[in-house]
Amino acid sequence: APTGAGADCTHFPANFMWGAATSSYQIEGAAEIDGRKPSIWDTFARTPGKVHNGDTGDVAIDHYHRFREDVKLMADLGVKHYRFSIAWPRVIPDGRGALNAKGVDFYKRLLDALQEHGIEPAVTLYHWDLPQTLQDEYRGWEDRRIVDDFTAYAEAMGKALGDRVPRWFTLNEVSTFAMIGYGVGYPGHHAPGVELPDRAALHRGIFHAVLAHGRGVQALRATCKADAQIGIAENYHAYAPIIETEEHIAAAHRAFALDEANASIIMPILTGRYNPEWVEKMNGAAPQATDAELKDIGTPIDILGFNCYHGGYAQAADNAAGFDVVPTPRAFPRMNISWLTVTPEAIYWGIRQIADVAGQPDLPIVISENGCADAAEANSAGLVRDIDRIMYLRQYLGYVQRAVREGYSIAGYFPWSLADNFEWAEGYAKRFGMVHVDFETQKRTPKLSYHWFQEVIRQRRVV
Ligand code: GBH
Repeated sequence: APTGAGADCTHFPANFMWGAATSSYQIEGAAEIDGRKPSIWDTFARTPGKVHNGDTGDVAIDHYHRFREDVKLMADLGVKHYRFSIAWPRVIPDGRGALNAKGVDFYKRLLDALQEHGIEPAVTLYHWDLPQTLQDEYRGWEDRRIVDDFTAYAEAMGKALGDRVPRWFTLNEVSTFAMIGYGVGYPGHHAPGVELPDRAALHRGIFHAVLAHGRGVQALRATCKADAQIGIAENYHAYAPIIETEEHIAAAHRAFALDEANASIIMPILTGRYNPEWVEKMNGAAPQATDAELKDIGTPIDILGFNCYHGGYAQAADNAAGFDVVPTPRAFPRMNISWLTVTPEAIYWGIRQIADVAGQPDLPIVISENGCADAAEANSAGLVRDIDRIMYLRQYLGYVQRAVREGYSIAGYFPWSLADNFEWAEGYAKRFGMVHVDFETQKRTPKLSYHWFQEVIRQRRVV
């Protein structure tokens, strides 16, 4: 096992990567500064009725101007890794064509600050802020032209920053930006908020995304340091067996393989093919790909980012599929956001399903996101005592540790998020940060979970 070495039953290995994660539109602000043009999220958020309370990322947590303070917070936290994303419309304002030097300079300043504190960057190229120009010109991910434009963007970033960035993720959560950004028969409730006619249209868009990913990997490979680790960050859907027996484990593995998001995104990326059983089940809606396209989609990656928040429970069943996904009971534990059930086993089974179902037992996985919205109040001294977040992270991290102990190829853990930020359609109403942000004054105050995570890192165990 690549990272298990040095781990004992209670401690994480010394080379385990501890990090923090953010994304551009959720933190940067400075929406109209230094030549940045709008993304689909600017347009969406400025459209009345789309985002809670009419909130936008115009200012967000003003990270564009306060990044030094944020890097300092990370250094004090003790993380040696930081996952952030580049805003495509900041560096190539129209999505294709000339680089905006001022936009690129911002990321160089950020890389400098990280380097000063010994923090390694892990850069995501696309965390949902598509240049609006590409949406206007050809409807973004719906059109095949996005593949070439994304590849050119990846190449440009590889050339501009490739000598300084050891880890790259092409796309963040294809399943989310495709399945929530677009709706089949209703408008999606993330940008661009488009209503698609049918599932075939959805799968065409997803196909463009996975092909763009594969070509993007090749473009980065050609322009970055030889030992750069390149991959994707995906919230593929993990399934835990209801009871750990052979038959329920097999059921969970089948649920994983046939899940619509997994079968159309992570499985073709890791195996270079679509599962024929799934294609048949989709009844004409699955994408058609040539052998050459499949080869590009399956371009080998060096690292897999697993964004894990929750998962499903599967049970062996006497039906055609051979399994049932068990519905979540009404009073199942949830965090302070409606979709987030507390299912910590998912993080372990998600790691294991990459090894056992996707057939990639040696692919280094990092948990590129894991976190929750809290409902904690500050005490009289101003400390947000988010023991709800600590409870949640502690449980998930315990299951990560189980995967380490059993020798799975799990190399790092990046909680979402460093600081409270713009939570997409929920605006600023939902707080995912280990650092509290006062959105009026921009004052940052570490929460109790920040101090907890500091201690996890220091002791290399779940504390
Ligand atoms: C991640 O997505 C994102 O990468 C990150 O930017 C975000 O801030 C973080 O999680 C917290 O949400 O529309 O109510 O039907 C997490 C995966 C998948 C969770 C879509 C919310 C929408 C449920 N997301 N899901 S809903």
